[in-house]
Amino acid sequence: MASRCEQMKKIHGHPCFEANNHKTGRIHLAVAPACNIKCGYCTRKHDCVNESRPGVTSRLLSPLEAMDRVREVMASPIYGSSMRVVGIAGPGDPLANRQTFETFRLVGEEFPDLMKCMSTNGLLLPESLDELSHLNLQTLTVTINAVKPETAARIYSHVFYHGKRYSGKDAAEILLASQYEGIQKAVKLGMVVKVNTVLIPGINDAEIPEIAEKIKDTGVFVMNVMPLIPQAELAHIPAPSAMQLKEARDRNEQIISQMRHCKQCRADAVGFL
Ligand code: CLF
Ligand code: SF4
Repeated sequence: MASRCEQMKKIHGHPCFEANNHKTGRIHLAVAPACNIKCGYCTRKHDCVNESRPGVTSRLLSPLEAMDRVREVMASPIYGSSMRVVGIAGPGDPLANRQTFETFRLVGEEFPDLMKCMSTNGLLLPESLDELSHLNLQTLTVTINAVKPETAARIYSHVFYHGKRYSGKDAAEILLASQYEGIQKAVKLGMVVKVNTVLIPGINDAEIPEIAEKIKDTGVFVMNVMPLIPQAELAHIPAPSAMQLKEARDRNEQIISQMRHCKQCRADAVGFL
């Protein structure tokens, strides 16, 4: 496992992994429409809420259109010289879409100096990591909302896994096993990993420190606790207050570094944080 110091060198210039970095930017490529799970707080009318602001729908791009977008941004006087990261974060789950891999391949060929970053629900992570590592994915985010399958079963209604639909505790067990196995393997492969956790009052708030402990043991670099936006099946749960969110992050900070500057970007965001 890379030391903290080595990890910090790897993420130098990454605006999400470095706190207080407002000088270097990231571009998101919205090439991944399909999703393979159902989070209770997702309507699927919008971008993946695991790492974006609900209520926005990004314009979908093909891998070739995405490359045109990267060229345009890299040539722009505002962003060009400050752009460091190309991220794929939806609008569905990047790993449920072959376009993600093709896009990273094309980016790597033409812009080898751009850092490649991805955000996923983790279901297909263990089986995708060798390919992602080969494509030189350097930073990875996985959204993990539980430790116990009983808790996860209250958050996710179903998963589609290897051609079969699972629901309830079966779905939860498959998803959690993939997520924790995936982050462990990603760290071993040298990727710098962030975990996003959606704070869902009354469902996973008490379990968040356990998630923090568990991911710390696997070598995750930083954790990003995000507030629930009540909608879909979880529309009846009140959003956490700013104080609840701060308390959760402060408590976790004793266990693992906390990100506090997330902008809950769109799947087609571009620019600085
Ligand atoms: Fe994008 Fe995510 Fe990579 Fe950043 S966003 S895939 S790690 S390059 Fe950043 Fe945006 Fe927050 Fe994400 S501010 S939503 S944490
Ligand atoms: Fe929605 Fe993202 Fe969850 Fe898929 S992973 S159901 S797109 S929030």
